[in-house]
Parts: sequence; C-alpha cells; structure tokens
Amino acid sequence: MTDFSTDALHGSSMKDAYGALVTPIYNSSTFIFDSTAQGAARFALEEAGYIYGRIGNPTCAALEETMAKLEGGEAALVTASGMGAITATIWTCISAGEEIVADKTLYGCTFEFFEHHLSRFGVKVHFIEMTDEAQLRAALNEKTRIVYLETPANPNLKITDIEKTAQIAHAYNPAIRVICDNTFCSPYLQKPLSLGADLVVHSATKYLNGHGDLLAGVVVGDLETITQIRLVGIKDMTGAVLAPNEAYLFHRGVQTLPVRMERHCASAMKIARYLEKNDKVEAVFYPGLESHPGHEIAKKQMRAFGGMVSFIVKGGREKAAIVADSVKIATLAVSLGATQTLIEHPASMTHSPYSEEELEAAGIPAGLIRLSVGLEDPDDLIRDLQQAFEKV
Ligand code: 4LM
Repeated sequence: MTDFSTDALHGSSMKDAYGALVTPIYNSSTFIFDSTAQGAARFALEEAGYIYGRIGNPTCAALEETMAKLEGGEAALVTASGMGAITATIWTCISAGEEIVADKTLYGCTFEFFEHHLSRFGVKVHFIEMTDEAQLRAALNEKTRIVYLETPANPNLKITDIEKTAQIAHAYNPAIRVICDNTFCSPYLQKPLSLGADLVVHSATKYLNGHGDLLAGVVVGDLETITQIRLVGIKDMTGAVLAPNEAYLFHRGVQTLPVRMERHCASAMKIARYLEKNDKVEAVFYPGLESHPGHEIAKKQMRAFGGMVSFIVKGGREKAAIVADSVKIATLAVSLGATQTLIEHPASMTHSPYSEEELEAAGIPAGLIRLSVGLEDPDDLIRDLQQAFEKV
C-alpha cells in the first residue's frame, strides 16, 4: 500500500511504446482492427482493446486507473463534465416507476435534473433532510433504487454521515445504490466508498483538475456498474465523453491534488476563524469550526475540512451583494476548487433553480455568500474581505 500522494503521481501503470514519462494525448476518434473477427470480438467485449472514442481512449484510461486507485474503487469512468457523470450514472441506474431518495441540499443543476427533468420520465425523487435518520427511513420503499447525497453539501457545507446513511439504505435493501457526490472534498479528504457508498461522482472541473481551465467529471465504483455506465449512460444515453486533451490536463492536475488541498484547507480554516469574529457576519459555515453542527462527523469522515467557506452577511441579500461586489482579489464567479479564490451568491446564481421556498427549506438563505478559498496568501484574502465588509 502506497500513500495517496504517491498514488496521485504513480496511479496509472500505462507505458507507451516510446517510454514517455507522461501518458500522451491520443487524439484519435477511432481505433484500427486487424480483422473483422477482431472487430467483432471487441464489440462483443470478448477481447480487450479500443474500439471508438465514445467507449474508451488510452489517455482517458490512464486517468481512470489513477482515479479508481485514489477513490479506492475497482473502476472509474471519466466524463465531459460533472453533470455528465451524474446524468450518465442516474440514467443507467434508474427506470420509469422507480424512485430516488435525495438530500434536499444539492448543487443547483443536480437539483434541477432530479426535480424538473427526471419527473418527465416517470422517476419520482423524494427530497429529504438526509441528516435526519427518521426521514431517510420513512422515505425508503420497495421502489427505491438510489440514495443520493453531497457532503459537504453545496452551498451551505452541511455534513451528512456517509457510513450511517449507507447502513440504513443497505439494511432496508442491499440493492439500493448509495451515490455520493464527493466534489467538495476530492478523494484526498474523503473516500465515500470506504464508508459504504456504492458509487462516487465528481465534478472534476473543481479540485481534481484544480486550475479552473476545463470541464470534466468522473464516476468511481465496482467494475460491473462502471462498465454499464460506460456502455449505457455514456455510449447510448448522454454521449458525455471526456476529450483526450482534457483528460491529459485533468491527469496533470491530479498530481498536485494533495499539496493544493492542504493549502486550500489551511487557508479556509484561517478565513473561517476571521469571519467568525466579524460582527457583520450572522453565521459562518465551515465544517472545521467547533460551532458547525456536523463538526464531529466531519472529523470522523474527512481528513481535513476543505477549501469552501460559506457565510451569511447581516442584513440579507443587499448587504451580501455589497461584499461580493467589493472584493478585489477574490473573483466574482461561480465554480470552485480553482487556484484562484472565487466568490458567489448561491441564491441568485448556482442555486437559482430552487424556488424561494425550496431555498429556505434547503438552508440556503438570500444573505449567504459562498467562498472557494484559493491558493493566494490567506492574509491577503482576509484583508480583501475586510475592505469589502467596510463598505457594508
Ligand atoms: C458551482 N458546481 O457550484 P460540472 N456536483 C457539484 C457541483 O458543485 C457541480 C457539479 C456537480 C458549480 C458549477 C457552476 C457538487 C458544479 C456539476 O459543472 O458539470 O462539471 O459539475 O459553482
């Protein structure tokens, strides 16, 4: 067993014909067969080997080997975006008449897919407070196929106990798939499969790639399910294939994931402590603070507490907007996990698919600001926030 930081660099066993240190970018849409018999054998999955870029590519395969190792799964599948990973997974694992139990606090587009689009195809989604065991038990029934959660949740960093959630779901029916979106942590901070989840999905656009210069996703789990997602959710239902150029950059980003995450976490902790003492702040949400309701669970299931900090500005949306509009180093933009600090207003941006009532129920107040703490000097970021608060 080697350490995570070693696996981030040596996770792939792929060697090319020339002994290249770095897996090359195989920009080929299709792959040559030696004979019709070989082509037929590959299509029948009787012979290993590449067929066509929508089914697999060597640059992507090297990255998939690394990602499976880092998440502790049998196999991984890289996709064109986080939503590509989520939708391809869900389309593969659900049919009309079946049901999903999901936490009510999710990334806005995941919520929109579940709430407004899956319903058009006869799939019912029950949105519950996943931290409440009684609600989970009450929502499970014989039609449940998936239990879906994010922890820490986007955007308010609510923490759900993955192990307990998986135990309850699997005790009810071992065939239920517990799917955890691990985007806010990356596998460096949290490994949901080791805690009992069946599948892990990511927006690799965020920490995994880490540099804010591409869109990508990944799903990790057992080989049989990942193969199904590849051959159904990606090949036939979404076509959300990751391009080899993007796979190369994503794989390069993963090499520095441990060192980046350490810095993101240390700076976020420092900023959360500063915000806690700021009298213009009504509440700070950071799993590393003792005041966070999920702090004890976070300590149990996360290596450190992540690079995301959310806070409510006293005076609501108008005052929150002044802070977000006045920062000079932090950049007003959605997305997260980049080297540069990003700030956004979830209620009007990433979580705008939620209605006002749904925002309230999901714990996303109008005065909430979300900060993705980057790799700048944390004291510079604190000074930047301070001058923005002085305008309130
Ligand atoms: C954002 N998030 O929050 P792609 N899962 C989680 C996410 O935060 C996101 C996705 C999936 C933001 C994007 C604008 C927990 C995205 C979707 O954007 O499709 O790679 O990931 O700011």
